[in-house]
Amino acid sequence: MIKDSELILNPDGSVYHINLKPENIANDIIFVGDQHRVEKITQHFESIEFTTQKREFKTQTGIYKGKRMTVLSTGIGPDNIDIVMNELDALVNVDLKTRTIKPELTSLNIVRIGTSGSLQADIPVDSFVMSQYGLGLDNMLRSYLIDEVSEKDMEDAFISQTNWDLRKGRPYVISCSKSLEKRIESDKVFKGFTGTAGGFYGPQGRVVRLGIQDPELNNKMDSFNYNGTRMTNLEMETGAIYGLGKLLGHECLSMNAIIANRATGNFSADPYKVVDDLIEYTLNKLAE
Ligand code: R1P
Repeated sequence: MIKDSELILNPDGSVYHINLKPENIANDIIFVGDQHRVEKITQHFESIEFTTQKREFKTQTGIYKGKRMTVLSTGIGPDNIDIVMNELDALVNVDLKTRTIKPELTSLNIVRIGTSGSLQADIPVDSFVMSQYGLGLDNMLRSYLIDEVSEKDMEDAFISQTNWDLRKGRPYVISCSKSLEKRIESDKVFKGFTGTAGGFYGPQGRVVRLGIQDPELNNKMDSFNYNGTRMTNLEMETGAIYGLGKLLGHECLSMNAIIANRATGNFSADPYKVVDDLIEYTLNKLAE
């Protein structure tokens, strides 16, 4: 039996942070970072059956083109992903009344629609990147037993090519869901290797007032190459979603709207449009 302190429920029986009960979620789930992006997605729905919000975790469930879907905002960063993935999994795979793991496990489809910065001059602002791999630079996943799911050869190549200082922790590499990749890919989408940082400024090489441990890191990431796979973009959730998804048995894919290009210094003239375009693209692919 899972103790009350280990899986906390609210007085109404919902899970503690995301404030949801099992009947509130669909099997197809879209993650966004920004809580205001939830309605940008559900405005396309035929109907909405459920809405809730606690802190940055806003959820709506409804029907798009006849298909039940849930949209949930995770807020920013891998620490929030730890909360959202564990609590979502508990909704489908733990009997919340007996507080025991169900004998038959359910696999969710989870697609993130996020914003991101490109690391390559030829992946311009306003383009879409599908993350074939997530590279976690944040350490959150290292609290779990990840040897079975991580791509050690890629990790070693990244560590040696970037001369990564292991005092910052060992980066982890996790692949996306192949079934979702096939459902959502097209020639409109770049495929890539997405870095997930544990912060926005120093951890992504931005210098405002503080010196950083490796000012050359972004240049080294730009030129990273593993058997032809380049690093395409940086954001703050994908590696953590892929890692916990693989460990818990869920299918996960991350779609990135490129709003900045760190190689050229460009920022999108209309970042909301590329996000709206990626929302429409992804929703239509999921509904096919
Ligand atoms: C940083 O500004 C935030 O934007 C990106 C990063 O991953 C981070 O969460 O994604 P979202 O727009 O989905 O939040």
